[in-house]
Amino acid sequence: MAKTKKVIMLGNEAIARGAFEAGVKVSAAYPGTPSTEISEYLVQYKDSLYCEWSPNEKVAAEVALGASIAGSRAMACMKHVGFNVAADPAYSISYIGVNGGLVFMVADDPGLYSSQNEQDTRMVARAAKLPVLEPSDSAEAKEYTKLAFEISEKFDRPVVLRITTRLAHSQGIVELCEPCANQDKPYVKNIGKNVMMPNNAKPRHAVIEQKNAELALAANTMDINRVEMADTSIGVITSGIPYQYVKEALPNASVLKLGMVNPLPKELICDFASKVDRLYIIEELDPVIEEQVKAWGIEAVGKELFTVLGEYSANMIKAAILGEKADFAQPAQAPGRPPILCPGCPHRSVYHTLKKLGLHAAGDIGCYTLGAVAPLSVVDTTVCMGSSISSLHGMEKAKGKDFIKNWVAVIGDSTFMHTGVNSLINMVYNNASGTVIIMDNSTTGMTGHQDHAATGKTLMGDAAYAIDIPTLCRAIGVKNVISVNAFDLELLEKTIKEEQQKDEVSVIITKTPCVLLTKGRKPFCVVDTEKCKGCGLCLKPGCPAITKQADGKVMIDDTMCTGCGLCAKLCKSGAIRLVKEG
Ligand SMILES: Cc1ncc(C[n+]2csc(CCOP(=O)(O)OP(=O)(O)O)c2C)c(N)n1
Ligand code: SF4
Ligand code: SF4
Repeated sequence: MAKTKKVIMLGNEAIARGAFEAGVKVSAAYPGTPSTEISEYLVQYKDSLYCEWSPNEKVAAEVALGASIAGSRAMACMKHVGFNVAADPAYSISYIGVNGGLVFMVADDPGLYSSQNEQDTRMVARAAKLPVLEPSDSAEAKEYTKLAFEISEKFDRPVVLRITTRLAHSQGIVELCEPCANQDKPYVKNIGKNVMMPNNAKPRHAVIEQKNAELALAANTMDINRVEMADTSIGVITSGIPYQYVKEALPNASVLKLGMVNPLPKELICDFASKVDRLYIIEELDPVIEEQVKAWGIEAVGKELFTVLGEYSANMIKAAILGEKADFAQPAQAPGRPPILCPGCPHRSVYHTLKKLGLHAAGDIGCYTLGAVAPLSVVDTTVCMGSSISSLHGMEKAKGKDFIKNWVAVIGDSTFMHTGVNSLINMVYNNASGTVIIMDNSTTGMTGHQDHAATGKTLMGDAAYAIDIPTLCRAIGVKNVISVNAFDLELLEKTIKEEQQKDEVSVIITKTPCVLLTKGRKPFCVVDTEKCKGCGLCLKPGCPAITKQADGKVMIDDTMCTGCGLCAKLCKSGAIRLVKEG
């Protein structure tokens, strides 16, 4: 295959390129940091492939499976917690295997830069008996993506390509290749393989055990499992991004770099271990490699020395193994700043009202999770996508209707389309009485403004039917469905109070676009210092554009202010006015 040119690419960009070069026909995804950009980069190849935002990761995995069964190369992209949502199909897809190559691209988040937990996808993949490849830089990200499809087809296994935040968002040099020729295969009807009922699944289980054993054997001679023999007093088994840290911290050590972390190349590992004096296993998060190596009776040091928490670094490895203090300057540290809603965010107005009414919110995942943070402090619970509505329902069933008169569930539009709608169906079906607020800002805000099934646009940029959320709620049986502008404070307060009194499910939709979707110079507010009495009412919702001055009066930073008018509505002295239309 003719090499063309070298370019600098982010890890996520390189994976998109790898998928293109591998001849992927279909990619389905649900956004989630740090995996989101893979799909956004894939769009540039839309003349050669189809890519979509699916409403959730389970759907994405099933779309990819359908494409694979039909005979095309396909992938599903998601973050680690999304792989839990996709776990139900993934476990059985593992039994089915593939026709066209099938890859689950899963991005983990050690260090919790943007996630609700720090789980290790390698554990989930092992439990589902799925092979896992783990690249260490952008160049490998592209090459391993292509290799994942080859392994998938050769061994009839769906393959997990596991990356972490550090790789997803780091740049490296990548050599571009021509896309391979059409990889499509014909569809072959095969009930024994594709219909997972007990009589078929039983023999398939035996087949996948056999295929994985063959893969484990082949892993011993795969180029991506590479021994770099040097000083044999220290040997390190590592993979992924920690490989980079090991090379920097221990340049003279012997290293076994694993490109495939499930199944492991036992013979290669045993041989490497026998040639070094002291063996370390360095892997972020869980001791996935370590536990298997130790189970083979090999002596090694791993989590006795290294934490299962967060990201590693070269300094940390140096300190742990050589007892050396960091020998180079620490990068300048930005002061710790608590996360906050943007100035002008419509969620702030809703939370201000809930706080005023003394209500608790069962929360969900999105920008609006920040309603848990002071000074708003309204959100009491946050678990996983869709859980707000179902946990409010559980509270009612545990403590009765009166208990949840002080509660609402809050959920974003994207999260509602993801899994929230199931929970709302459950509330209606099981005669609940709670109030659900869908904070519809017409986008998937938290992950960088992706479209979804209710926005009217696809990932490929085509116009689409925008599912009408109020109509959807009515269709599943919610009788009380009210739409309110998030900044209409009076109507919002009145509506919440009224709906809270009802003994049946109510849905209030606060439909106001995310302020970052507004283009051009925004209007802004100013304070008339003559009129400002320094009462601080306007400060209550915690907008970062307003600050209190030494004289007790407030000031608005017009470079931050978006002119949402929330503070002006709260000021009883009429001291805040909108001065400029955008
Ligand atoms: C299962 C799962 N998939 C993806 C994510 C990443 N994620 C966090 S919040 C969110 C959606 C936020 O959109 P929305 O509900 O519309 O709220 P907004 O951020 O716009 O306020 C996503 C996709 C996740 N946390 N869990
Ligand atoms: S991105 Fe949009 S929804 Fe998220 S905090 Fe900012 S304004 Fe609010
Ligand atoms: S109008 Fe007031 S609340 Fe809205 S962004 Fe400007 S300062 Fe903040």
